[in-house]
Amino acid sequence: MEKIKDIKQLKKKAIDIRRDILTMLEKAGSGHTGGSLSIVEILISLYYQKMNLDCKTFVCRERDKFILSKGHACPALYAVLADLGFFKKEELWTLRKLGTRLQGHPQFGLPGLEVSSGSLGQGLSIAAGFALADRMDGHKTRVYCLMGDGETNEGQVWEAASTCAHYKLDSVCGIIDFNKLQIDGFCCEVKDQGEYRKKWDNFGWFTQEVDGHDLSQLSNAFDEAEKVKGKPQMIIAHTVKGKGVSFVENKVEWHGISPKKDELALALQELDLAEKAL
Ligand SMILES: Cc1ncc(C[n+]2csc(CCOP(=O)(O)OP(=O)(O)O)c2C)c(N)n1
Ligand SMILES: [Mg+2]
Repeated sequence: MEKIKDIKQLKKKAIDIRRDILTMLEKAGSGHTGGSLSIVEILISLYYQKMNLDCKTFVCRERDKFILSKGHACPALYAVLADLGFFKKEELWTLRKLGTRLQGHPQFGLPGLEVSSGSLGQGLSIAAGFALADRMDGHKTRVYCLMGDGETNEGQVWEAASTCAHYKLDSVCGIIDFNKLQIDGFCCEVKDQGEYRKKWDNFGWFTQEVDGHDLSQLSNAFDEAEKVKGKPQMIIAHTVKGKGVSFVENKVEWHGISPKKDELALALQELDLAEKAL
């Protein structure tokens, strides 16, 4: 697949993906709005700029891999996969309906999806496994794993962090959607994680911090990460939960609900204005 270099085109893509996320969620009548909107630029940077992965070559294992460890944010991933042609866009409107391939949490079997996820804390362990397997097979691939900041309260994340460092898995690149909120409040109030960047450094990772909505910063960070030898890399991406819709941004109550019809209309108006301002 041709990668997109033009930042304006990528920003337009981010607006279109946000439109799809909100429309999907409104039709479903339930789902996770805030955490889907916060990861849009991270997905755009990976899928349209960085990863060696597309719908034609997906069946081949010698390619990059992406794990959405914070599985509840799958509407964002579904919108990207549909846009890339893994399945028809109309299927997006079946989100969370009985029998759909687009479950409320990702279920293995959907084209373009690497693994099932949703039980938080497991993605980085899977990434370690993929990276070890690809190393044994002599494949020069990268494995990307996107986690939530609240998710990293899970002990399994740190077990996997040690594993990746111990085996010098330099093909593993983690990304934290650092939106400072989780299911029922601010991460620092639910369970403070202290000096977060230092923790990753001390676990033996090459760590960077970026604005997770800035496509240039994300792209540079992914390029820098790829140059690192002998260490896994972590990108702490500072984001805004609910990014792009004023009345959703930074609102904990928008964690696990979907927009109503009138809210969708307002949100789409805001996105139209954002597009005009590009
Ligand atoms: C093992 C496990 N425990 C609890 C949950 C319920 N849960 C779903 S989302 C969420 C909050 C996650 O916070 P964060 O990782 O910051 O993601 P964000 O809400 O910012 O998208 C929780 C606790 C879960 N899905 N899995
Ligand atoms: Mg969070």
